Amino acid sequence: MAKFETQVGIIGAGPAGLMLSHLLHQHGIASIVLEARQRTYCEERVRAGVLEHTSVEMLRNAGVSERLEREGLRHEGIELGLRGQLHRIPFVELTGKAVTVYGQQEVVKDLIARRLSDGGDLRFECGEVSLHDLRGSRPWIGVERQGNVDVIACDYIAGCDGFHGVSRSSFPQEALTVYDRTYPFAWLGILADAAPSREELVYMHHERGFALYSMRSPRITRLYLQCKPDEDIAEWSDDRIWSELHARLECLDGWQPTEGKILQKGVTGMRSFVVEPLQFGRLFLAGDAAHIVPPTGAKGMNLAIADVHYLAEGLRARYRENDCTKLDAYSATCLRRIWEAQRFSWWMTSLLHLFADASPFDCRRQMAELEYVVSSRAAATTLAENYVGLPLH
Ligand code: RFL
Ligand code: PHB
Repeated sequence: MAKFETQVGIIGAGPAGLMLSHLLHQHGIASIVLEARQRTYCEERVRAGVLEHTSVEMLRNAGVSERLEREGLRHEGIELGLRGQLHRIPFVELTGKAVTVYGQQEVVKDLIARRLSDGGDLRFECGEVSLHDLRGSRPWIGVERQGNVDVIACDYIAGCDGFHGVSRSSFPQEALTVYDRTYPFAWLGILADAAPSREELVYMHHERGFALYSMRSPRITRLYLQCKPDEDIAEWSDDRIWSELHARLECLDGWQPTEGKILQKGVTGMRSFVVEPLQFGRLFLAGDAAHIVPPTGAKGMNLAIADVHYLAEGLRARYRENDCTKLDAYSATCLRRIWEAQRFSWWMTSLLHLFADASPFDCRRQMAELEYVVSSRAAATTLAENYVGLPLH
């Protein structure tokens, strides 16, 4: 058994854990990051792709935006498709702000490289992690290593270990309220070696189901199809995927997605999930450990970054000025933004997907709402200001 000491023990090296460790370092606060997976797994896992204006500003202020500003694709709007016609929502015109398409794994790569060059303590391939004495003044983390358990004594623990991590389940059950909703569909996502043939993302409403046209770089396209929640990816040959993408995305003006070799494919479930509060004793949850949004609003990674911004501010005030006000307010502060993002993600999801149990009335109401969003400046502004990211409180 080995014993280690640090100020903040961080579980998970996703965007939340890495960004927190970096921000704390900038505030002169030490941390150790414990990650179950290999470094390459963290750096290669294809997930989110859209950074809000607010997230880009946070990364810039934290001095980790150099490659993002060079390689990220600035998007000044998105397109909403209905009845085969595309309607642009011009973000910059409506809000003065844009979003940036930059893969989550690129953010993770940048943060890992920066933590390591700053001498950060990142421990990959950790064995089982357990959390102890959360209500005391010196909580500790047990980390299994080759049959032994290392002990990491901390002042605080940040649970940034995603939806399936151990942190949330370390709360006593009665200390948490869970808000949960699953949707009766999932997304089949592919990454294709094809140059994007449109400049902006296309969110397409279609009678065969929703489809999303996105991208990662000037050479790589990212596409999604609404599918069954229990869809078997083995039943989707590359040909079948492309033919379904064509059926849903082709527009009356003749536009269609360009095909290319499928580099990766997978099915992602859709759910809305929040736990309250985000704090128990000296344990704080951040990112997917505390909340999940359906990806239609592109909010997941952005919320994770906002959470750790507030957590780092709270810890800074606590260490610098011995002022716990912000730290004590962490959960309530985050939850305001989390619920704003939940509402928006739920709304985008219900606006664009095909619901198998929808009545003819529901279908006409959904179409009327889409028509309203693409024809009213006020409605489009509501979408735009949420998509680019509401200001921090
Ligand atoms: P992560 O990224 O899941 O990282 C958690 C890390 O913790 C590790 N871990 C453990 N480590 C040690 N001990 C344990 N017991 C552990 N258990 C787990 C894991 O290995 C992992 O490395 O959580 P984090 O940091 O909170 O980040 C959240 C984001 O990953 C997530 O919200 C987004 O990917 C969601 N998301 C999107 N978000 C956006 O903002 N914009 C998007 O465009 C967007 N698109 C998406 C998405 C998520 C998707 N999927 C696959 C769920 C599109 C998709 C398809
Ligand atoms: C993506 O590029 O992966 C992506 C973009 C927008 C979304 C969800 C995912 O709403």
